[in-house]
Amino acid sequence: MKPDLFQAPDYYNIDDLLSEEHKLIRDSAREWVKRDVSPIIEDYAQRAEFPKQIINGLAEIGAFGPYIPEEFGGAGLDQISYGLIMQEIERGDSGVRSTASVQSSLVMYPIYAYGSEEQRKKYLPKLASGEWMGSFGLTEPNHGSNPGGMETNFKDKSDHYLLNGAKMWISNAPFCNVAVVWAKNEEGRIHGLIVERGMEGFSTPETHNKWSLRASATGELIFDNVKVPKENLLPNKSGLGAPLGCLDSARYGIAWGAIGAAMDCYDTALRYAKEREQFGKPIAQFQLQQKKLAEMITEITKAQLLAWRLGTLKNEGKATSAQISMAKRNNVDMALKIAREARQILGGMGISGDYSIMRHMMNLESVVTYEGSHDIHLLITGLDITGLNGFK
Ligand code: TGC
Ligand code: FAD
Repeated sequence: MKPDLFQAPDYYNIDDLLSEEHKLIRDSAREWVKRDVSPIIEDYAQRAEFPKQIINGLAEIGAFGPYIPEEFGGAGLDQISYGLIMQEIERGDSGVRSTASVQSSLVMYPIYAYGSEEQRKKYLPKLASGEWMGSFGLTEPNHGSNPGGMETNFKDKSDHYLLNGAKMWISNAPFCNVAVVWAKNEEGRIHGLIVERGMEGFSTPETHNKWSLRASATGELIFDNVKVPKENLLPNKSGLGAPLGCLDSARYGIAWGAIGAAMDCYDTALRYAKEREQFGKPIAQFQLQQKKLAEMITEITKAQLLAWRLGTLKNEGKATSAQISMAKRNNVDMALKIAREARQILGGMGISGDYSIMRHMMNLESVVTYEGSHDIHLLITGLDITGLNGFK
């Protein structure tokens, strides 16, 4: 891959809306991505392998539990800082951001928000340092957009729970030490259980043949009569709202992360268009290419403002699930469209691994589907503004 020459676009002086601490956190994540992710990521994506050596670095920049209090090993930061870290990581690769999102918002968050004091003390510091990695099992072979229909279940066997079922499309599954798994009890109520690697009957086969998120490990979680200790049930919240509450936090991070991928595609295309000459002129001088670049920076700027405002609402505890859903949908859609246009600006070079654009584009095809597909998020906004449920 070519050297990382990234220069972040900031057309509306969004930096003026950030505190000195925000900028410091953002810049240290940016430097880390340039130094430790950009030089290796294309190779790992081509080989469809997660670069495990970056786990320590992710922990050091505060990417594991940015907003989890310091007493549990988290970074104790605000929501804008969390967003900025996700933006910078996804500027490098959506798969690396996936690993951080899952660890923070889908594993640490539910243990912090719904777990017992013992669970928080046992798991959170190890997850924050990257000593343990986690995965989040909600999606099943027959239940993706409609997780409420899940079949994974557990029975009360008096001194333990007996867990059966299967989850699929699970990020981090192949190497996770712990999995937060959503399953129904005998009354059909959804609960979260912490399942640890090594429990008999628990396996995590890897999913191969992905054309997207190739630098992220995806797999299944299979439970064949797994005996789960009773103290591993998350005691403080149950029902579908429990996993959906985690998704709110992860979707918020994705709304920021997608901006990073879009910024990288725009920056690469702008530089290339100014350098590449055809018909005796830089292609950046042709109006058709300028239209593409002008629309890209406009959409990135709108997405930055949306994410920043959502972050301030989240800091005040006022952001609604529907507002988060809108930002996830808009910003991922924006990034995917920009990746496709940017690839065209590079002509044939756009498909080469010498540039990051094609990798971003392929990655974003997963991001637009996971954490609620684009259609599901349209329906969430539709329900919010009309009061009428278009899902069922
Ligand atoms: P519905 O009846 O609407 O709601 C059931 C209960 O949940 C509450 N609720 C929420 N609570 C917190 N946050 C939210 N965002 C919530 N949305 C709903 C709701 O109030 C209700 O509570 P209660 O007390 O009345 O029971 O549920 P539904 O079955 O109609 O489904 C609604 C729908 C379709 C929006 C939801 O199921 C959905 O979001 N589906 C998409 C599934 C999804 O996003 N899966 C993601 C899997 S994880 C993943 O993709 C990780 S990728 C990781 C990475 O690599 O980054
Ligand atoms: P389906 O639900 O079958 O949807 C198929 C199509 O139908 C979509 O276009 C959808 O928009 C549309 N559709 C569905 N319902 C409706 C409706 N009511 N109205 C209109 N259209 C509808 N899950 C986890 O639990 N944990 C993870 O870590 C995780 N990581 C993932 C990593 C990757 C790389 C991928 C690809 C997925 C991951 N997922 C994970 C799963 C992801 O959340 C699901 O793929 C997603 O929720 C969609 O579910 P599905 O694939 O079953 O599609």
